Amino acid sequence: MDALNYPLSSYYDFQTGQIVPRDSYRQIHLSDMRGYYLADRETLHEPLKEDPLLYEVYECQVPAKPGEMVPCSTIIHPGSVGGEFYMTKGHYHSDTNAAEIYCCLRGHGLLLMQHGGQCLVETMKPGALVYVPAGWAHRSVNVGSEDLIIFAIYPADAGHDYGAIREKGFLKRVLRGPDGSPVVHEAS
Ligand code: M6P
Ligand code: ZN
Repeated sequence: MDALNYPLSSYYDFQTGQIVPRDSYRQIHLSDMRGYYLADRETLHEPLKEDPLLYEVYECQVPAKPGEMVPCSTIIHPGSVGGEFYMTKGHYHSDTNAAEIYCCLRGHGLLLMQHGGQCLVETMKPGALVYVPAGWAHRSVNVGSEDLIIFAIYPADAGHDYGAIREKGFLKRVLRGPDGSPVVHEAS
């Protein structure tokens, strides 16, 4: 029998957002985000003075085939780059029929969702459950002072398509206002 066809069980630490054992884990530093931040666009080719860890992603490994689902955890640390809050890269699914479910466990954030010239913003606070419909790009932004922890589930064969967002960004950007609170700007 296919070994991957057995039930999997892991431990999800709601405090830290870590999934144990660690099947698949990646760290995204500022150097991995060149071109994504407004400020970074001007200094794209200059060496970075520091390279902070912006977010971490834990994924349970399942077969990437139709019908399978990936449980995953994203931990976005607090902070900002040139006044723009730490955020995920954001992506469309390669399979435009693939939706995703997001649930916020800790922290305070915003979820940007974009499709066909429309960009919607949902508040992410503990208990917020958001359905990201098929065809909508999605990006999480930490606007709080502690880690933002989000649990998500998506179809294993969805695929991540970063190209359009990397080139054009989202239609909205989340910047720190004068009093430190988030202000959503229309991207220029
Ligand atoms: C969520 C899911 C993952 C995604 C992660 C980080 O956990 O949507 O599929 O990889 O956020 O987002 P990104 O890949 O856009 O950096
Ligand atoms: Zn996704």
